[in-house]
Amino acid sequence: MEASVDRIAQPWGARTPYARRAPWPVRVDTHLAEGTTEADVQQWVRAASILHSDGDAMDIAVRDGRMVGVRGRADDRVNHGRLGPKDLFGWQANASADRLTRPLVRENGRLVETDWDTAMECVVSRSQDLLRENGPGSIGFYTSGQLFLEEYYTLAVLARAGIGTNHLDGNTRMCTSTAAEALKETFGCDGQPGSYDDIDHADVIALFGHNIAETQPVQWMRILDRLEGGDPPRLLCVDPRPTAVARRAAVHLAPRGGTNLALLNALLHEIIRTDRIDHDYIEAHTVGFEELKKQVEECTPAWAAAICDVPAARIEEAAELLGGAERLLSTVLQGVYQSHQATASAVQVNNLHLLRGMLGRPGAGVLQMNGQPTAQNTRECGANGDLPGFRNWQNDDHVADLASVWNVDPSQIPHYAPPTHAMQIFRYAEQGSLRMLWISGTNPAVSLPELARIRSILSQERLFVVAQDLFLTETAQLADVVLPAATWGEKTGTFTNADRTVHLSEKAVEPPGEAKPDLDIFLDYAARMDFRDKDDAPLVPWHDPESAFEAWKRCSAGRPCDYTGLTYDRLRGPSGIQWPCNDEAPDGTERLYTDGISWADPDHCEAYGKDLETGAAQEPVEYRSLNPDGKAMLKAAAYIPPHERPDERYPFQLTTGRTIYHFHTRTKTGRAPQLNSAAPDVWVEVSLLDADELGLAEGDLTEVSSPRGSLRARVRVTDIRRGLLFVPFHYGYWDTAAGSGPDGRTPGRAANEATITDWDPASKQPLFKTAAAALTLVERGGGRAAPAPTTAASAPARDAANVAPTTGGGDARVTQEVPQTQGGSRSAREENGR
Ligand SMILES: Nc1nc2c(c(=O)[nH]1)N[C@H]1C(S)=C(S)[C@@H](COP(=O)(O)OP(=O)(O)OC[C@H]3O[C@@H](n4cnc5c(=O)[nH]c(N)nc54)[C@H](O)[C@@H]3O)O[C@H]1N2
Ligand SMILES: Nc1nc2c(c(=O)[nH]1)N[C@H]1C(S)=C(S)[C@@H](COP(=O)(O)OP(=O)(O)OC[C@H]3O[C@@H](n4cnc5c(=O)[nH]c(N)nc54)[C@H](O)[C@@H]3O)O[C@H]1N2
Ligand SMILES: [Mo]
Repeated sequence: MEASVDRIAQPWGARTPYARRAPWPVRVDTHLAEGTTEADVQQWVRAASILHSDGDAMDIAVRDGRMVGVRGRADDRVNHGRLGPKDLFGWQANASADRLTRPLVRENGRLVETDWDTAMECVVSRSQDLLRENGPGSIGFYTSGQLFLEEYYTLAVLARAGIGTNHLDGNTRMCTSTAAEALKETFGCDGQPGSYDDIDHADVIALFGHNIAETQPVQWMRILDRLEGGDPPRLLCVDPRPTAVARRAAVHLAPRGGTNLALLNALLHEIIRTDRIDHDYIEAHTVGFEELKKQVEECTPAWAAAICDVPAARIEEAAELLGGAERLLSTVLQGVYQSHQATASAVQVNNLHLLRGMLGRPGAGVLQMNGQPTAQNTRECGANGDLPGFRNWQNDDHVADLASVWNVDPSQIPHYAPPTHAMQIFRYAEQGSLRMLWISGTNPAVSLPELARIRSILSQERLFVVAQDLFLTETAQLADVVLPAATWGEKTGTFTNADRTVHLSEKAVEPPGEAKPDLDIFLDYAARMDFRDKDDAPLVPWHDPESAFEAWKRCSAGRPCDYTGLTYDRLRGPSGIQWPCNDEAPDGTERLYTDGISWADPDHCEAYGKDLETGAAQEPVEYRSLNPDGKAMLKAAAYIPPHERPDERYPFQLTTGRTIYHFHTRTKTGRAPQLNSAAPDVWVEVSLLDADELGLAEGDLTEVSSPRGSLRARVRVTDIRRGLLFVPFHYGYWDTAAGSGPDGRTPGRAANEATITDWDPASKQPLFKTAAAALTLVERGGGRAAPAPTTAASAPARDAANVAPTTGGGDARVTQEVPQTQGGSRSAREENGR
């Protein structure tokens, strides 16, 4: 059965209901450029989506050397053919007329076009001068969660063993460093325990600060399909906004921002008090139960109710739901990771599962989610604050092992201190000890907190900035050298989603002009720098994606993220394989910890843990005495109030985040017409009560200000919790919609003008979700609506003004094909699941 649906108006498309434990039906979503039919497509090229961490498999349609559309892959384990709105329309940005096509260098204050030789020699000579005069610590690299595995691995080798700098991190620090840290704290090692297939089996699904409907829309389709099928799951949603998830939840808790830990401690209190814990599991697989029990002893629902501003009865209902679950699946994302006490809170979700023995079985799992499409690879390849292959920088054997893989002396790999985290790299640049910063695949001039500070750091004369991007972004405009990169669809490589599924994404079309794959740029740099190993052979001997992948496999061998069973050829076969994949698990591994805890052993663990309150690293001996047998660690933490709280001058809490139609700083989605027009400019979500009190209405232009700065946004009155403002962080000071270029800036619309420079002590992830702010009227809206979608969390409150629903028009229609041969009855009903 085939239906055509406006996927801007109905982001989740038609339902294909299925019962618990049944297979999720296939539905193939296809979008082709206007005027193109399937018959016109000359080639379908295998890829996976790059605009979130879901890892949806898709094929790119090519005609006459150009991308003309995309289609979800029916046989893939992740999406069973479905695609979300960003994937359906976002590919159009590749062909945008304003792609960078030649390198740029700064001359007399202006960026001018040049050739690759000149640009690279400029970077190389600066690197060599700095190495000679200031040493390796003067050079830093800030990379992404959106490049490919092969690229991160190459960058990690050249930065750590070539340059010998400890200053290499990814924007994954903003994104999933708390996921990694929480897994290290509990299981001694990174690695996602659960699987998306747990959605098919769970009777309760709990989402902590995770707006899955908008940020992983395909897994939300899966949950919606289960909600419409037999034996549906019940949902717990912990989010202060009325997200689509909240609307479908059996229990919705909308806590005061930054109080996750108090809430979670109360939930654990109730579960222990009612003895709905798995004593055998706790005994066999964990340490720390008595301390945890003591920590939450006083954390009654009434106690948490006062802190979180949620009725105690509601907290009890939530505990009832969690405590009664037979198969509990929990997910955690930015409402926890970017909020106050991030790691301490994320760890309590792990604790919930350990206490209830809900791990390693179908439907019983934790997903400490990733956000970016390739963030998992940044982490495992060591392009963020870890050594490659989840090796422990404090364990000399691990460093020696890595040194032997690279054929270098262990002393050549910096391990005198933890790898420098991104916020600290920017601090070193601010202080002047860091003199060169190479930024690849990220736009910190929009995405880091407190933008006035970031702009001033990046604009310093003494800091040499290299920006490697597709577009002349806000960041690239401040750089000294700009390198034009090829991207998804124009280069080949692999990446791994949030449930460890590895996909190969192949080159479909040529990049524009002289743009080059990031891998080629890094390889060129390594060659020009002439990095050598112990035997004077090239340190980076590989030359293309596949040989880089083979090199990475050797580095991953015997590690938790073991890729040795994978090859490019295998990845061209049945779609989507989960690591570890090796001789013992030739078809990959669906769930970790099916048979006890495997990587927490003191000799094997990736980290010895941290104090959750101060972030102080534990010594190996402490770890050994706490956890000699390598069990899971139940770590307790006490709630402390957020650092910046509302006061008379800044009476609101400010939180920031995402909408379904846009990706981050919109360099891609802002250039796709259907997505851009669905949410063309910034807005601020305000509750009905707050709006009434301030005399504000839908569409009024306001100023949102904090002690750091301010931005202007139109008001959308919603059912958000009282006292909280929400601003999407997608809008930089470039207005792509208005076509304004570097000189046509519209400053003051980026959420990060107002956010705070502060981070979680353990994971070092910045707090984008909790700051104090004021809201004042600038100008009446005069009947116009805020540019905010009506389809999801930014939907207008029922009693607020009438706002026209968000629709996409003709070119937003998408074909959805549900094969008739699948078992069960279904009709492709058109509804958006609200
Ligand atoms: N459409 C879209 N999808 C994306 C992305 C995108 O830019 N756009 N980016 C991808 C990336 S990199 C990431 S990291 C993920 C992020 O995915 P999510 O974490 O789902 O997205 P956010 O909107 O950042 O935050 C989620 C929710 O946290 C809530 N929240 C705020 N403060 C608190 C708090 O103190 N406690 C609790 N419990 N909740 C709070 C917000 O109301 C918000 O609804 O999305 C990925 N997918
Ligand atoms: N206030 C607030 N701030 C936030 C967040 C929040 O919730 N609130 N979330 C944080 C999170 S979770 C994240 S992940 C970050 C995201 O922040 P950023 O990483 O800064 O956001 P993007 O817009 O994805 O930037 C990626 C850049 O890489 C370029 N690019 C894309 N593909 C390629 C490629 O193949 N090669 C190269 N060289 N470049 C490429 C794009 O054009 C773009 O400029 O923002 C963080 N900042
Ligand atoms: Mo992210």
